Amino acid sequence: RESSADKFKRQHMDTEGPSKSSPTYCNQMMKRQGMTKGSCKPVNTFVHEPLEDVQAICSQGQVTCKNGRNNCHKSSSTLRITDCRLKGSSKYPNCDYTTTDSQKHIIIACDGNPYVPVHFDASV
Ligand code: PAX
Repeated sequence: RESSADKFKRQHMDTEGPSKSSPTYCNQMMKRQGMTKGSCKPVNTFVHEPLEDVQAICSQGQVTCKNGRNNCHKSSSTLRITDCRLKGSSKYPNCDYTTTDSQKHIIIACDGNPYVPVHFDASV
């Protein structure tokens, strides 16, 4: 079964991907990365930076997660990201997303030993 660390990489890492996305980036990537099976995942962020840089966030500033746990970390630098948001008019199985590029700090939850990214909490 897929580990939480591998699930994070599948859902949130696009190292090779563009720093500037095409308007159809999210429709393609959400499908390709398995987030439109059974239902359309409502919100998902892809990070366009090296995996090592994202893993390093687990040793950067600790912050409280949205769920109240204390295993969240905020990146000290801004990262190139793309937010995918399901359109209100989208009807499963035709998952239709808006694609929005930005450069922001990200907050991720880390877990396990080794202590690695497992959940995307927010961008700020
Ligand atoms: P997840 O299911 O929330 O977390 P996601 O991050 O891809 O998936 P498994 O065993 O896989 O079920 N974990 C934690 N989750 C939350 N908070 C803490 N502190 C924590 N520590 C460990 C993946 C796994 O991480 C574990 C959790 O138990 C899971 O274990 O966002 C919903 C989804 O939308 C994404 C992020 C979430 O998907 P929500 O409800 O938290 O706002 N998302 C959201 C995003 O990609 N970009 C965004 O800007 C926002 C707002």
